[in-house]
Amino acid sequence: MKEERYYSVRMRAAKNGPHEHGGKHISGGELLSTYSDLKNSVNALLEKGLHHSRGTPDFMQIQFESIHEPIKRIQPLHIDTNEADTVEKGRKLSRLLLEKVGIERQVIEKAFTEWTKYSGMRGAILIDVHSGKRIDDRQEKGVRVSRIDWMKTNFELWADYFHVPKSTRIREALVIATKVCAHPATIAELCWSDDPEYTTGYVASKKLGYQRITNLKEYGDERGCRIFFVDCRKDLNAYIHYLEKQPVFIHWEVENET
Ligand code: WAQ
Ligand code: MG
Ligand code: MG
Ligand code: MG
Repeated sequence: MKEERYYSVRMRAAKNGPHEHGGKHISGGELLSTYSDLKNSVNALLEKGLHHSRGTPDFMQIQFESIHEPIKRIQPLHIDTNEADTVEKGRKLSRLLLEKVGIERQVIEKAFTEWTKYSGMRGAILIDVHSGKRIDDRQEKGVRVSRIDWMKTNFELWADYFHVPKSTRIREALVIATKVCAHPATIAELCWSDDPEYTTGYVASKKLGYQRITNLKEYGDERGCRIFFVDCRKDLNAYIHYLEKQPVFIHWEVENET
């Protein structure tokens, strides 16, 4: 039987004009949809961008395109939640986890001094694990991981099993982290939200899994962070192509849990 055709649907919203004219990034979103579900999918992204704690957008773009590549199915990363009662302790733990996957201390410190430079972006920045330098060429845009989704029904089974809140935010973050960490060039990801009210972030890697850390930034802070630490000096273009273009469905099977 032929697999059903899927569409990649993407949204970006900004305030004070579009991103490319210096507007403030408000919200972005991406998902995979069937043709018959496109109306709901576009609506879900519209809704996401319209009501946002970073502000009311005056620019939004939603687009869809059909996907021709076969969709990869990946099992979600293992999840753990680490409680930190202060941001200082949260950040300290995140540094420790990054060290644990083999990233040199000076590279980690460089990322922690420079992250504010990139905090208004709608995508992620790529940092070379050897030099600590930013290596993507996407300037103020960053690299946006796209063509990703996790069916809500399957996510909710997973969330019940692991006693995790059934939140869209967690679903979206795990989808990104799982796709990113499935690539062999990814050493780790460090992330916290740019939404002022959301202070939980994470460090993820194939080995560590998805390590949530409560308190990675102060409440009210609109500066988000998404850094991929990578080891791919040779094939950067192929890596970015994977992040943006490889279609991925996260799918959880209970039998794979041991
Ligand atoms: N690809 C690359 N970068 C992205 C993407 C994407 N698809 N989506 C967001 N970003 C970047 C962008 O620079 C945002 O400003 C920043 O990440 C934060 O995005 O409790 O909500 O969607 O387990 O605000 C993590 C913890 C929450 C969830 C992260 O990020 C949990 C979050 P946000
Ligand atoms: Mg967003
Ligand atoms: Mg998001
Ligand atoms: Mg956000």
